[in-house]
Amino acid sequence: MARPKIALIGAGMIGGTLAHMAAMKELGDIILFDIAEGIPEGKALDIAESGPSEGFDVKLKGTQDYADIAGADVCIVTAGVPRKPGMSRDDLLGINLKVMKAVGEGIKANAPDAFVICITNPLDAMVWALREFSGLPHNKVCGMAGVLDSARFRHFLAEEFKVSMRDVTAFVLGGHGDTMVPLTRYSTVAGIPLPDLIKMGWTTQDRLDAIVQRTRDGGAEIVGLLKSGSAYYAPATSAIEMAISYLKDQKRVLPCAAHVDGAYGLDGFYVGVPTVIGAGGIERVIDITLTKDEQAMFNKSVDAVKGLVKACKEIDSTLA
Ligand code: A3D
Repeated sequence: MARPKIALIGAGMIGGTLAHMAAMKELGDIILFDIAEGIPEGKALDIAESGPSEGFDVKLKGTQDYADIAGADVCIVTAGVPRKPGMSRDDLLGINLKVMKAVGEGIKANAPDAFVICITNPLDAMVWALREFSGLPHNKVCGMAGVLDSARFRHFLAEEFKVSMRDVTAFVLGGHGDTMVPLTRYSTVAGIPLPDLIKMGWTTQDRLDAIVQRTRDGGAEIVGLLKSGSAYYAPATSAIEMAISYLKDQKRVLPCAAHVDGAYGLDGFYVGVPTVIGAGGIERVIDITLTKDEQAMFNKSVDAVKGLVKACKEIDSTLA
């Protein structure tokens, strides 16, 4: 059987990390696409040359030609520009929307059967636009954000409780980062919900609130430290987790920006929700009943995304 084909659109910091991880895990043959000549070719060759020491057998190719992504099983999109200190994700909208148009058309023409994971910011609006430009079925186009937001939350919680990150689960909803809605009552240590852990004296509400805020600001914290770009190791790892669930039909329950039609009172809208990812792409959106406070936070998050989608339609009349 032929190896799966993984197309990485954008060969910058996240794209290069994705290629390295996908090769090390032997997920399939890898195409690195970027408009910057030499960058995808150089990264593909560099990673291929790590193969003999690491012992992986996959092919890597860098390209500026969309024809090379033909027949890709998975496309992970990081093309565009990242934030600089002081910028919000939303400041990237105008420039990255144009990039999504080119990428969406490239995928439509060459890899219409792929499972597409968008990472480009502002995430929830860009995944919507990418779906519109590509015309792929909604269940085959999603965005990576919730896995990263919940991983950050789990990391901070594990540090707070001094337990293994593996035993901490987190449940997040809503848009990426600033408008993320953490469901603390569904976030646990080995099944014990966070509100119970407060009662047990493991932490306090104030400390938990500070952890939630640090999670929401997780991207900005890294931008502030790096000064010349944004996070890339954890974002790449999160997208790889989603790609593996699709390629191996694992049916993992993962939060991601998915097309929600019916659940959460939404009719056809991209926002962060818990989903099941398997061979059918986004196979299910898990709809839970929210408390009044959670619903209010979720609505705020949805409104923020709606504002960005409206701005996209104003910039590009073909989206209206
Ligand atoms: P960076 O290292 O700048 O890589 C982006 C690459 O895209 C560059 O190599 C560009 O040459 C390339 N590019 C630009 N335009 C095109 C085009 N039209 N076609 C193909 N390639 C193009 O950025 P990065 O890898 O650090 O980040 C990529 C994106 O991910 C940014 O928009 C970030 O804001 C975003 N990001 C999202 C998250 C989420 O959790 C959602 C986290 C971190 C970064």
